[in-house]
Amino acid sequence: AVGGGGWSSPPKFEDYQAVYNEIANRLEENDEYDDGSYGPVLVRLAWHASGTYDAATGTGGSNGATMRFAPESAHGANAGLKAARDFLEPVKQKFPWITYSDLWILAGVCSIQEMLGPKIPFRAGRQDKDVAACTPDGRLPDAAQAQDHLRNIFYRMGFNDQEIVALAGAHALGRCHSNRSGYSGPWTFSPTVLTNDFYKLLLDEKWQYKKWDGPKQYEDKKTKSLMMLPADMALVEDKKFKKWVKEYAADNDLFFKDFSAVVTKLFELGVPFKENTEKWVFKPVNA
Ligand code: DDH
Repeated sequence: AVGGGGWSSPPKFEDYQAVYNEIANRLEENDEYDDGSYGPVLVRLAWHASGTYDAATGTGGSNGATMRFAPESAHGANAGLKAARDFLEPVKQKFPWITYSDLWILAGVCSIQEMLGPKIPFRAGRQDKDVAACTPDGRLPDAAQAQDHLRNIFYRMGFNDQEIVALAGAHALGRCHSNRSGYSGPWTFSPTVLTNDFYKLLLDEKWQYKKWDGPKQYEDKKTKSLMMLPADMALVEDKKFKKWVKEYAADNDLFFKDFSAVVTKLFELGVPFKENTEKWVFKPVNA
């Protein structure tokens, strides 16, 4: 995109693919970080940037990257996401033409694909906003709550029950950190590979309260090494949600298809793309 001394042309697919490759090649640069990949925390950054969207007012969403600023960065739900923003800062320095808002979403897309998930089509065009566009606290879900709360939060963004369950499959990735959310542990045995294991484990394992000083969470009876949040458990306590948990547990292809569609929708909430903006599918590095 950049010619000597200025912009030779607007950035193209190849320019964004170069950003994708840079992120992909760095995901596992630090063995000491969690399970060896920054992928999960980058997915969480993209989700928390997007999940502030309010359909009624058109505020929030990934267009703006307002989590760069306090108060939004200091909202309880965003604890720990500095690790993801800091990881991406050198990428922004190397490719200064990309907006933070596009970069954070591109990093989420890249991480899902590199962790062997489905292709997530990407459209560029998000613009960064200033601190005045920060959303009020309380727009992201509270892990201590159950189905009524989940519906309030996700219906506000414009999602239905099936989409709520499809999105939750992201918890196959990553883990909870006692110094971030207060919760602890991973949901699956392969937290750096996207699978439908979240649903399978939710249905197949026996879950009991974890006995500890921390917030109320569940552990699997067999190994006591996996966890579920109260908000995860609500997906099998509610009949309408459970129907979809069963569908996705039984069919990874269906999960991947629906996950790709719903994540694409999530990442584009409230983004005013220019007409005819192309949908790009990036080529994985870790194929
Ligand atoms: Fe989540 N999530 N999430 N989540 N999430 C946490 C971690 C991760 C909830 C609570 C938590 C989604 C939905 C919900 C990821 C992706 C997605 C943690 C632990 C809590 C708590 C944070 C920490 O301690 O580091 C709740 C509640 C909901 C809900 O009610 C639906 C969705 C929709 C996604 C998505 O990406 C589409 C990922 C990935 C992680 C792991 C992060 C990491 O650092 O590892």
